[in-house]
Amino acid sequence: MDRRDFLKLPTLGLPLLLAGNGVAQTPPRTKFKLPVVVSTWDSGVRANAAGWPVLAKGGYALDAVEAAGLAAEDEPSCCVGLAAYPDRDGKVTLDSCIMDGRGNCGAVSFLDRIKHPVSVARKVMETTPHIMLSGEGARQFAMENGFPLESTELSPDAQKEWRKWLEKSKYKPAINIENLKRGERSQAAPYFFDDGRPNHDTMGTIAVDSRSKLAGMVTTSGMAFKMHGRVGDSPIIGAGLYVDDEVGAATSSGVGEEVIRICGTHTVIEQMRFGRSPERACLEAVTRIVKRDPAKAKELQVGFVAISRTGEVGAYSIQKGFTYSVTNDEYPKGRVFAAKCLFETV
Ligand code: SD4
Repeated sequence: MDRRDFLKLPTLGLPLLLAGNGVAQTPPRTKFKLPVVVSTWDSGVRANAAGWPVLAKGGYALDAVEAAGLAAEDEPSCCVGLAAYPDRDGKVTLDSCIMDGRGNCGAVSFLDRIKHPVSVARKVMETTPHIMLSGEGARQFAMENGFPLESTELSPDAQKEWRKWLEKSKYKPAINIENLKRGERSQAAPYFFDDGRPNHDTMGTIAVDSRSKLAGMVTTSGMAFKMHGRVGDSPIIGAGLYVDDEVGAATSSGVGEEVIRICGTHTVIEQMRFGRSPERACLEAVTRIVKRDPAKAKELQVGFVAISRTGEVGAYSIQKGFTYSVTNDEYPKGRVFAAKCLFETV
């Protein structure tokens, strides 16, 4: 298949509606008491559960989001960590970034065989003059910093799904894969693995601590069955994540190429800087994606979620089904909210 044909492939399987994982989803609510941690998708409840104790004890937003990332990377899933689905060559490569509200940031991309890319990203931020390390160099840096080198073996689920994928070898990112109900499966990933463990997608987490300081992180294996070497929006500051203590923080999920094109989360934060609410700012970002290519946008999902420095949360997605999880004093066990979307029915 030549490049043009590859790029012409439709970007999505069947979009699916609201989650079936038993977590209540409620319409958007805007203002939350600080400190607060917010993650993408309903599986964000579990990431938040790792970050919330840090905030509840008066800890830093940066530590909270890293803890959330570590939890997501520890959980077997289709789309985060070494147990995730591989690229089309059968290799798992990971992308991650972390940022605080003062412009400190670090990232790793195309990183293999390292279990905790979010912590490597933090090390890049704190100990190097650089922002992003990639591929072999990122792996070497991680090992020099004591991160063990893990096996290249695929997890049994990833192995199974990759083999199945190889039968057709079609690159078709699935919309809202974490919103599939039990028993349903998309082309890319089931919502639950055969043994009942929940699956989840890319994790983006943003938080405001009790000092009103902000931070965020994203961790992912990127789009399943991507080309080897492909890097999405997730490790790119201003695309998958942007944080500014003066304004707020934003993160994204979905087809990363579309987010990179519009510098998605930077767009969201700049809209908020000039007075728009988080929800309105996220709407602006998804609208830019749709305007550029409305036909293509019908076939893909991108969602943004943002928080202001005062705890106002908002989100918007292209397709129905994007959700986000909020955990704070009012919702110590976490609460899932359904984002508004541009296209009601898909
Ligand atoms: C990427 N944005 O690699 C990620 C994938 C993702 O929900 O978020 N999927 O493009």
